Amino acid sequence: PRVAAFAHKVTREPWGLDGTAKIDIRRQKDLADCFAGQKDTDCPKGDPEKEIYKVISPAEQEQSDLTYAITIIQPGKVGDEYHMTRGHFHKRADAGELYFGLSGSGVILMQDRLGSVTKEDIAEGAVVYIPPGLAHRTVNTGQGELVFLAAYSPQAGHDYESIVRRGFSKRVVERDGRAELVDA
Ligand code: M6P
Ligand code: ZN
Repeated sequence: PRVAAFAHKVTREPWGLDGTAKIDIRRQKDLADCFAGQKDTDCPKGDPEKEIYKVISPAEQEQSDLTYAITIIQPGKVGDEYHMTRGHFHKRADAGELYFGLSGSGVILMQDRLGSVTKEDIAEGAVVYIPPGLAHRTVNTGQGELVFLAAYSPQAGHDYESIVRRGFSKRVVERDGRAELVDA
């Protein structure tokens, strides 16, 4: 075969990968253009250093046609908006993605190029398919960490620019103690 087989082990408490892994931490300051309310109610002064989520991926993956990443979103909000990933389209219009929920609960927002949004629930045990052509953002609406494994092609590519330009047209916010989808 052109590429070697690999087999890794996902570890818990804390969530991680055995062997060599790459860890990317996204803090509130890295997502300054994402959250509507930049005033943080969890932390009165607002903490730009607060970790919102991290992505753990195997160190070497570029050669394979499939790879994966584990995303861990901390519970909490920025203003009334639940912690979420930045979100992206794939650069390749024919590349979808498969999410497997490992722990916690939340929602995946999917948005087409015209700004129309649909959502799917994600929780431990859920399998969610994200079709090609839809931007995806994951939101932690639960009390604990939301952890999921994403399987995708390393050739898919991340298009963040389109999201920076127009954002998602829906937000997930807390209203009367419950998660609600509202117009952005
Ligand atoms: C999932 C996958 C990754 C992605 C990560 C965080 O693990 O979709 O490709 O990088 O979530 O999402 P984002 O890149 O939008 O911050
Ligand atoms: Zn993706």
